[in-house]
Amino acid sequence: MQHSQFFWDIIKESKIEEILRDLLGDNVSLKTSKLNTKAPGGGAAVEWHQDWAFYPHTNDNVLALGLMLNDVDIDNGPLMVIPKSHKGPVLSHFNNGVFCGAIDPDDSDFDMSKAVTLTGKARSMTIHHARTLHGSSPNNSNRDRLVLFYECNSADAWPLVGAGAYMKSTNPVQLCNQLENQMVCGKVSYQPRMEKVPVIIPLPPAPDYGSIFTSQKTGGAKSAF
Ligand SMILES: O=C(O)CCC(=O)C(=O)O
Repeated sequence: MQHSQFFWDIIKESKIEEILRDLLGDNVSLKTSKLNTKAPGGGAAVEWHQDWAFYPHTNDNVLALGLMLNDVDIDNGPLMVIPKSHKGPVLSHFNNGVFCGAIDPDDSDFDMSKAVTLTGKARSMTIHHARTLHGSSPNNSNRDRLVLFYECNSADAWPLVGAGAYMKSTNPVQLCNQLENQMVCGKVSYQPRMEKVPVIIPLPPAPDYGSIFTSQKTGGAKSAF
């Protein structure tokens, strides 16, 4: 919403709002959205990780929704997830003392043989919990892979850190306005719900922490692909 009415309308004028309400309750906030493109002929892998490691909250009513803007199949770098991993541990996302935004594929709590690949026609959607282990291989096809991700949370899940992308303002009036504007449905909550969730602060950062791709690359993440 901060940049484009079009991407906001996709949520508001489709059944997505209803699905988010089902999963997150009546008060749902859109944290951020981003278009993850993978160019034909080698568009980069996203190494295995849990979004939670990037942005822990006071409770884990936090998810990411992926909308496929073109057909995604096994060849153009589909998202892969480990079902039920959101109920397991949050794995280390550190390498040489910096947050590299990816797990070590040799971690004993990671079993890639359990991975499920999420393919679909354009307009298909995926949803994964913030603690779900997921990643995607390079795009080795001759087609793009375009997935629009929306990261959403219950309004009472307050970020502990890593929220710079969507709570930029240090001016309290502007911050309140921004929080209001980012509500998909329901009301802003100023009373965080505190749960006993596993939290490790994702600091110090990788040399280039501008995106997940650069964090993983400059943080020296080990590749699973
Ligand atoms: O683009 C993808 O395939 C995965 C992206 C992702 O997991 C992320 O940006 O957190």
